[in-house]
Amino acid sequence: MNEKLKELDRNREDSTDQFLTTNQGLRVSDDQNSLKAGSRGPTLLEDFILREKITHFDHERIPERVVHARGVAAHGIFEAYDSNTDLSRAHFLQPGVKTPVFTRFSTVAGSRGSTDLARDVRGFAVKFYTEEGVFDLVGNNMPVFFIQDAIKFPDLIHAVKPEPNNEIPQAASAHDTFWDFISVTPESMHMIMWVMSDRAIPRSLRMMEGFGVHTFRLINKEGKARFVKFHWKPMLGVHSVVWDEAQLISGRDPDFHRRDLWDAIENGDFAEWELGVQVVEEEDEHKFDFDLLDSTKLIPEELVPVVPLGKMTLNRNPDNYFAETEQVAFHLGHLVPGIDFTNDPLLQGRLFSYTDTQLKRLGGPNFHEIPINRSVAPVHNNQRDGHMRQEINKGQTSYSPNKIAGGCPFQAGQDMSGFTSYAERVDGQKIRERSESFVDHYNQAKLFWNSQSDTEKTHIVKALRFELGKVKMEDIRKRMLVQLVQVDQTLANLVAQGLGLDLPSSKDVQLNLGVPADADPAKYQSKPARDDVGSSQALSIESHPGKQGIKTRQVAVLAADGVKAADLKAMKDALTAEGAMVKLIAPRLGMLKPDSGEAMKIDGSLQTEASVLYDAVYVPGGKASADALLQESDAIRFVREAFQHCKPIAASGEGVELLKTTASSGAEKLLESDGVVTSTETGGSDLPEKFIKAMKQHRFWSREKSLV
Ligand code: HDD
Repeated sequence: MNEKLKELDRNREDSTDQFLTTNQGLRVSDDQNSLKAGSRGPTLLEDFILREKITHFDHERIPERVVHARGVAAHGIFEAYDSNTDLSRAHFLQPGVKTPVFTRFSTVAGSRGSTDLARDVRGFAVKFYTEEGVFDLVGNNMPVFFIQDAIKFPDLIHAVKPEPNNEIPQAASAHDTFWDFISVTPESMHMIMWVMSDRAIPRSLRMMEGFGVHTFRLINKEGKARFVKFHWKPMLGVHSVVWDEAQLISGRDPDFHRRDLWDAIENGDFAEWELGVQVVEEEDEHKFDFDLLDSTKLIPEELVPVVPLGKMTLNRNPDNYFAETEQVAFHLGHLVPGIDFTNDPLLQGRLFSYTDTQLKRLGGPNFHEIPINRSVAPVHNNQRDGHMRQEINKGQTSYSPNKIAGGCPFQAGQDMSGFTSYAERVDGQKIRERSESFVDHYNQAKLFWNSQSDTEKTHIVKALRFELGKVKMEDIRKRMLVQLVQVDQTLANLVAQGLGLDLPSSKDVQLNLGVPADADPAKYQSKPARDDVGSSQALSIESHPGKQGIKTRQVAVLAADGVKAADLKAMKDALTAEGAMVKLIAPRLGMLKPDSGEAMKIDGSLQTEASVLYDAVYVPGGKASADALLQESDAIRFVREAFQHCKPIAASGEGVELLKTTASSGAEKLLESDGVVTSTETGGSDLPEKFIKAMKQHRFWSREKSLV
């Protein structure tokens, strides 16, 4: 058990074998009937037990987060690697140091009760409980952001949230106000490419990257500072679902990601990421064709590789959602010696927003005393009082300097882990202006587009057709086409075709409405993307390393009574050996009678399950089983959907008949499709091996119509 978990024990409550009491510890003999004047008479005001219970209930809710309201979190540990000691003096980055963490993932736009599978950015916030105090790395699963300056954040969020007159739509960017804002905010185009890509619909929170987004500084023991960008790389690789699937999952299981993380941890399949940094020497600050302080830009990994610093393992689910996941309070300003900020104007504004929002959300200045937020490093200062103060500060003084308390608490020098801000030289006029080095909005959007495979490009085009198709005002669609033309002609063309619109003829259109009243608009107008921006492999999911394994992948086995036990066993054994999770799904719940051997427990019925909740499907042999499934439209839909979503499918013996029935354009064509593996023989068959090989590929995009 790590330090933080031990410390949390102070606040854990367990009612096992205990009496029911009031909040004052009074044992209650009847918690089900209120105190009345006669058994049919009015309830008495005197009933303090009723009043306490109802009052507490009435006050149970706190404001949800204004953004990132829907989230899920887990405890874990971060272990620093033995390398790179020279980069930062932060204690938690020193070789072999293990630090407790609490990590919260989230969607951005939706309310607390919205679906996990919204097309959206995912928050990736990690709280490190270090020996030198709390360090929060509050990032996203995309390395860039929509806007360059924090002052625009309320506008961005107002545009994407449900529209204010009717509060529609929930957890969706596919509506007029969002695209209206984007169509006149060209700096968002790079981020738009990411949000329209499959990165916005992850298969699992365990299978997505994380990024600190801004450029930060690491400072070593000698005081040498370097610029860095933080990266989290998932050990399971990066995987996504397809958009049709995402929409279906939102109905079948809106808690899909939350459940996936919870179940994996409960099963002992701990989620792991490697933390790395791209390092830029101070003297190289201006050697790029973009500004390191601009959060709409990334540093291509071909230019600056990611250096690994350590590994995070999430290995324990919270005990209580509200106490931990809801009350955890992240803030970029939770910093430790050895790490510091840059002047990125998005970062600088965030430094104000996070504490401010916790004051509202958690109700006062003592939110750092809530158990999940408490530092494991001791806290001593002269801050006092406030709502719900927990700490009982001893002594006569609460100010400094003082003599009465011998000057305590003392200030700490750098040699005692005292924090000092990096002494960056700053010199400038006080001015509300965007640096000219920020005025390039399309080159990296094009870099992203160029880096995608044809399948990934097709998905981006389809996403834009969907999103803009939901927009009602045609002039917004047209303005978006003008934006897309600045990025790439083919992309814009394909989107225009889907919208039934003509492509705008000129690239030279003034599009940026975010220009100050007295400024020269030309100074704020980005040029269209250059033709020679090239590509970067790291930006494509398909070329991402780590695709090999099928560990924790969910496989549905469709069967009914009479299923061939030998088929099922061979497949299950092979898949389980590779770490996949096999679920037996039948027309009904209970026990399944195979053609031989013992009855088997059914994990789910065709009514409770759906193909979108699984990564792959297998239909074993056995005539009675296959005949029974052929009578079930849900079984046919199960396989058909898995095929449409390009998933691996296997069948053996009579199970192949079910596959044939699901074919929309010829049974033979279906059986020959990539990722469909079948076998007529039982025992000694190499079907499990072939199926595992197919599953390692994740999806078979040749089944999908390419638009590019
Ligand atoms: Fe933010 C929450 C990530 C820009 C203001 N943000 C929040 C969370 C994440 C991020 C992961 C959820 C933390 C949790 O799980 O509790 N935010 C980002 C990233 C950004 C970003 C990666 C850009 C690089 N955010 C941003 C700006 C502002 C905010 C520019 C305001 C000026 N963010 C907030 C907030 C939230 C928040 C209002 C809502 C709940 C909270 O802070 O605790 O303060």
